[in-house]
Amino acid sequence: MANAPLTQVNDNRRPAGTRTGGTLTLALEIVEAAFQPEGPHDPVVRVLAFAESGKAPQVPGPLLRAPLGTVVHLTVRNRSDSAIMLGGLRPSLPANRDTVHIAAGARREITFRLDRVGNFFYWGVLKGLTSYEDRYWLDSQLTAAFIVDPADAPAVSPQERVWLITEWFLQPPKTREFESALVFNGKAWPYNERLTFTQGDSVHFRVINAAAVEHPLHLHGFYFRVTRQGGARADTVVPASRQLLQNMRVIDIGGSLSLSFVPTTPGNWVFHCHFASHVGEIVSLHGSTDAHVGPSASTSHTVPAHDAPGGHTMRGLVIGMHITPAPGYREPVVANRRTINLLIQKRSDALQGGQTAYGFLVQTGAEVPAKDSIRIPGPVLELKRGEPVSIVVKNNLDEPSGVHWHGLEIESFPDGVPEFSGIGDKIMPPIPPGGSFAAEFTPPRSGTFPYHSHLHEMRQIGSGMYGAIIVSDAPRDTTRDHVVVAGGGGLPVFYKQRPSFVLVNGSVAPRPIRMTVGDTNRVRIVSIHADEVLSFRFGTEESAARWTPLARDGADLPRALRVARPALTTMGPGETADFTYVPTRPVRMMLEVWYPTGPRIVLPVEVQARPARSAGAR
Ligand SMILES: [Cu+2]
Repeated sequence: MANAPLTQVNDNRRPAGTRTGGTLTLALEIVEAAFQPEGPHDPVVRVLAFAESGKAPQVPGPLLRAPLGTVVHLTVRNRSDSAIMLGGLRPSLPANRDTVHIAAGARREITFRLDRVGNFFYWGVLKGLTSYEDRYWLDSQLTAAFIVDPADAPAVSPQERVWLITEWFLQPPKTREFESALVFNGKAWPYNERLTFTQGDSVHFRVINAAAVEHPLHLHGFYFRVTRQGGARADTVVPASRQLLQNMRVIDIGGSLSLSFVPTTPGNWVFHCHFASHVGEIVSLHGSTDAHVGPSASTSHTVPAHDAPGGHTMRGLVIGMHITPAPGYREPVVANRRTINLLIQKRSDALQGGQTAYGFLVQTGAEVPAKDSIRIPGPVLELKRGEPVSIVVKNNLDEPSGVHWHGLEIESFPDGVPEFSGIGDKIMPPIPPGGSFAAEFTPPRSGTFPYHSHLHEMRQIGSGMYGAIIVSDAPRDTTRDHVVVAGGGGLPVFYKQRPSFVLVNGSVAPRPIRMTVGDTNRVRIVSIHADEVLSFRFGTEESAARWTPLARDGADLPRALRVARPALTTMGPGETADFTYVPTRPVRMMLEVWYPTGPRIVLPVEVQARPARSAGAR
């Protein structure tokens, strides 16, 4: 380790090897290396890494990218003192045949033809393990993107990026503590590549998840379309008629996504994992000491675990983008805005286990609500499409905060990421204790959206700082338009050392909603637990109902997807989904909400007969 070379960041913009005609020749080595997933003063940990022969080791490893039909001549020399098994090089083979074993010190040659278009990754594991999912620390960065382009693909656009997600993870024996670093292309926020595009560009991300955990990915400010989706061994095109507008998408373990978007509004925008723990200190080595960072690690510095440089508290899986204005862009100037006074408050001993609840409250009159009054979820913010609002957020916590209007296509400055949202020198500050911030915007689209804290997300979202925004064209008929907000009720505990709490409409025993036979009901679901992907089922005890999907993430679905289907869905944190349902008989139904290892929360849905006097009146 003492002499191990530091891995270099690979931005995945240049394919490795030499391509002549239809042949790609690539010589790789597996070497012992030192990996520094964060800043220049943060811990360095020991890993195995891929290097192109004669070059420095890289995280992620050298990019294997060539058109369909290319014949790859690959040699791999294992210069480490561990036997390694490689996988992922031939995705068209069954997983158990797609392996190459290389003893310590040995060299292997392998020739194969690229016979499947898609976004893949190749990887190595220590001898005895069977999958990339089995890796923890030493072999965790033996991973590289592997992209097979169509034979007639145009040259790669400068607005394209390939992002590989990896995790370094160490749980020392006999402790419940662990160390983890989650990175996009070898570096965690705020040390990874900062992108600059121009308003109106066509941006294309290929995201590949080589970590043994899924990630709900969220783009601020704009919708994207997923054009390809894949797993470790297959990758398929999403037909245009089935591409929906999304700002959230869960990427599976071993999965990949091609997503396209046009940044239509200038300013600073983030693309990040929406698990609070994956953008928090828990996935950062910042401040760790030798004892924590494990076998043979050398950590040259111990930095107090305060906020990362730049002021923002985020770590881990975040990418930042600066979108420069197109010529002629002017920030909108609006004179008359409706004001909403939104308070952030807390109440001690209000959640399970005696935890403090954090939450929102809307102040309606001149009378100031009690400092410890809150609502979980926060009040539904009813906005009118096209109507300018000023949401004045008053922070009555004793710590800074900031509120994100999730999914709204608004200007960057009010978007709510403290120390980052904004344009040029005009950057949104954290809202200090006792301070306030006026988020001024005009919602351009009708739909269902979450709002939530975007600072100290684990604690603030996890303890209740979330709610629903409904943007509509006309006042809602709340007898047929129902809002279901599923979120947390106390600090989530990473890696499931303790179950997460789930609240539905603020309770583990939520109040029933009522529907009337024959009515077209709209059910708006907001999934905003800080750290769980939630499952939803609507129906009777015996069978799931059939509902019709209407919108996702606040955007109406394409016609091809608006067809009745069984009422079962999973939604990552920050996702919203709207459905319609027309009950045909009086019956007791329920909406159940759960995560895989947690209890089921049941929201009763009582369907009543249409009153006789109105029968036949329509
Ligand atoms: Cu994540």
